[in-house]
Amino acid sequence: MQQYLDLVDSTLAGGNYKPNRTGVDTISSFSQQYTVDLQEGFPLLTTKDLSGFRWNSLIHEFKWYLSGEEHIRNLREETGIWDAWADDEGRLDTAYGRFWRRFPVPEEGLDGEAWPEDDHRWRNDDGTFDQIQYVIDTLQESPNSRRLVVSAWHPANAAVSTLPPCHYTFVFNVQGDRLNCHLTQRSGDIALGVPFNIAAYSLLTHAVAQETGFKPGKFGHTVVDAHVYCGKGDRGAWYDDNLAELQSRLGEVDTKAEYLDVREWLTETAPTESDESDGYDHVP
Ligand code: UFP
Repeated sequence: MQQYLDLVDSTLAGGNYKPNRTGVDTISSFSQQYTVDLQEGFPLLTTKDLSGFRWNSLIHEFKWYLSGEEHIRNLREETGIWDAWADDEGRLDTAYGRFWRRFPVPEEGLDGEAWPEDDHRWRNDDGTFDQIQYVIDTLQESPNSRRLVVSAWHPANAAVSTLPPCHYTFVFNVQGDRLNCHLTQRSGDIALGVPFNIAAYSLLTHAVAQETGFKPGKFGHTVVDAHVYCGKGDRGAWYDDNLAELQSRLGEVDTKAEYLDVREWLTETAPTESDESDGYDHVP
C-alpha cells in the first residue's frame, strides 16, 4: 500500500528525535494523515506479515472490542495479545470496546439531556451508553448526520490507565452510497502497531457498512504522534539495523534538544520486506 510507505517516509523524513516514557527512543512526526479507498481492496499490508496467528489475533481482538467486554477471560482463550495488561482475573483498565458499547454516564444524567429516561434507546441496563448501536441506528435513520462519533476516551479513565486508548475516536461519514470512516490516533508506532490499526478499522468500516446497507468507502487516518522506535532493544529489528548510523550520530549531539531534524541522516531507512518482530505483543 503506497500510502503506508509514504507514511513511513514522511514520519522519518520530517521526524524529530524524541525520547519517551518507554525508554526506547523514537523518531517522531506530528499529525500524519492518509486516506485509502476500500473499494480498491483491503489494506492488509505486505511489508509486514499479518497472516496466520496475527490475522487470527486481529479478528478476535476486533470481535472482543465489539462485544464490549471489560475483561479478557474469553479473549485470552484465542490470543495472548492483551495478557500483559490484565490482572489474574482478566480485568484490564484499557477501555476500547467497553467504552464503545458502555460509555459511563453519571447516574443523575448529564445537564441539559433527557438522559436518563427509562426508555432511552441507547441506554444499557446498567445506565451506560451504547455508542455502536447509536451509530448503526443513526446511519439508517439520518445517514447524512455529521455526528456519527464513537469515542473510547474517558478523561477519568485515561488519566490513570496503564495504557490509555491509542486509537481513541472514530467518525463515520456517508458520501452517496459509500460509508467512510476516519480514525484519530493520539500515538502510533508506525512499524508495529499501525499496520494492525489500519486493518482493524478497515474491517470495522466493512462490518458497519454491511450492517447498515452502505458500500464501504474510504478509510481516513490521522496519527497525531507518529513514530518509529529507534533505540536499542528487541522491539523490531529493522529500524535498529537501519538506524544504527542515526543512533551513533545522535550520541554525539544534545539528545535533550526538543526538536532535532534528522532528515539528512535518513536516506535508506524505509522498511522494505519483512519486519522480524511479532507485532502487537511488542507494543510497549
Ligand atoms: N500503539 C500503537 N497502536 C495501538 C496501541 C499502541 O501504535 O493500537 F495500542 C503504540 C503507540 C505507542 C505505544 O508507541 O503503543 C503507546 O505508548 P503511549 O501510551 O506512551 O503513547
